[in-house]
Amino acid sequence: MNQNSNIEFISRESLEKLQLSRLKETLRRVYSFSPFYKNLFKKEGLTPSKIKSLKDLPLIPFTTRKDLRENFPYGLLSIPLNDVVRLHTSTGTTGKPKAVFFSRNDINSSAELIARSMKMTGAEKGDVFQNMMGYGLFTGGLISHYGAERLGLLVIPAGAGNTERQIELMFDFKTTVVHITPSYALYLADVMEEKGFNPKKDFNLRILYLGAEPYSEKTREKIERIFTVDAYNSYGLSEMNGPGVAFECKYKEGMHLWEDNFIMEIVDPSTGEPLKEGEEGELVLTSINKEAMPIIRYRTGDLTYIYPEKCNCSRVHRRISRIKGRADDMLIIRGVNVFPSEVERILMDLPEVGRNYQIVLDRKKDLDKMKVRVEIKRDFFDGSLDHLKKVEIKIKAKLKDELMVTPEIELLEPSSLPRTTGKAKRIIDKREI
Ligand code: DLL
Repeated sequence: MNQNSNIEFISRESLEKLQLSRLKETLRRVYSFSPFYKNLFKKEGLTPSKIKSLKDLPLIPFTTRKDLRENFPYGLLSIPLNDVVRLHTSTGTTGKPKAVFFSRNDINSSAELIARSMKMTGAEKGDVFQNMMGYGLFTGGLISHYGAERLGLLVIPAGAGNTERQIELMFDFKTTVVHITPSYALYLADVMEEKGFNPKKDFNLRILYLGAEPYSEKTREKIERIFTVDAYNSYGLSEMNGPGVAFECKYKEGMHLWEDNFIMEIVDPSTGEPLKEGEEGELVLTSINKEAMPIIRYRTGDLTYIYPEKCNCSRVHRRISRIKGRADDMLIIRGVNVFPSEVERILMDLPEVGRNYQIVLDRKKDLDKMKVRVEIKRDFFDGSLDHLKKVEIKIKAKLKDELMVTPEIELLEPSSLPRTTGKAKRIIDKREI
């Protein structure tokens, strides 16, 4: 860890120098090994030597999810298959998954990023880390696992699901740190309460890492209150080798994106034009410290912005904001753009609202309709019908005020919506049927 012990605090100039040398090496690698990049460079009349400074990076076209699918499985592989030691795939819901390959050094550098991220939030030797991210092809489990071991935590490879067993493990081994999806954290709290535990008092939890799906600041606050913990935002994607791409520090104001491993750009999602710091757009990432499958200018689909100010922690790596969602998550309801994350933010700010919600889209007489099904806290749900009606009117008015759409509202009892242990499925789209 020595060489990297101050990489978080080096000067901007040294960081950019490192980025440029790693970028050049990465370009040489993909150009000589990967059939996809060899072709792309040829088509554009480019060679790696044309990229002389970081400013030249936009000369290279974007790589998209479609490119990954069309060149599945080996088109972007940049080392001999013999040197690949692991395969992960993305959690794609449509078509072929995206395959991601790791060399031994890639496993080490991903683990290093997780260890660095966890250390930044105060996790240390002596902590008991229960990893509730799914193990298997999903990167969330194994990559976090290796990172936490590297930092010297006691790792419980619990994976996602089997919630009663999770609670038992947390209780018996006095778990202090957990990596989990925010939706599963809320589910976990439900089951704890159902089983007669008090999530605040009966456990030793102090740090939660929440990631792998979009969620609002209000949901973070809610989770912090339920468990009395510090919850930190954890961001990553399979294509960039999984979690550990960006992570919050103790200030919890945006996530430091590890710029010694990735070059970031923010572009207009519809035109691909570059946007300035502070402007919201699509995150584009170039991996500059990967061997097996580096990706150049990858359109992540994730909407965020770069904080123009330096963080109070004085780390040199710039911060990105909480991910608003994916550009293709945006719903258009009667001409109005709506992000599910905004619906969540508004709902979770209302004291009557419980822990789960779902958005159902339908089409009637050519008009798109949105219904929000929302769990209400027990106290409110058991009140009079008159009172429930008032809650419904309040939620509808709040959504209308802030989003300019008037959805139908369905109030539900606590724990009545389907619960998931991984990434939540919030949108039920019936429009195609
Ligand atoms: O979700 C990797 C990961 C595992 C990240 C554990 C964090 C913790 P994929 O399955 O490929 O990989 O999904 C990546 O999930 O492009 C985002 O759209 C979304 N996502 C990941 N982290 C966050 C987050 C893993 N903190 C996709 N906030 C990404 C919002 C997130 N969205």
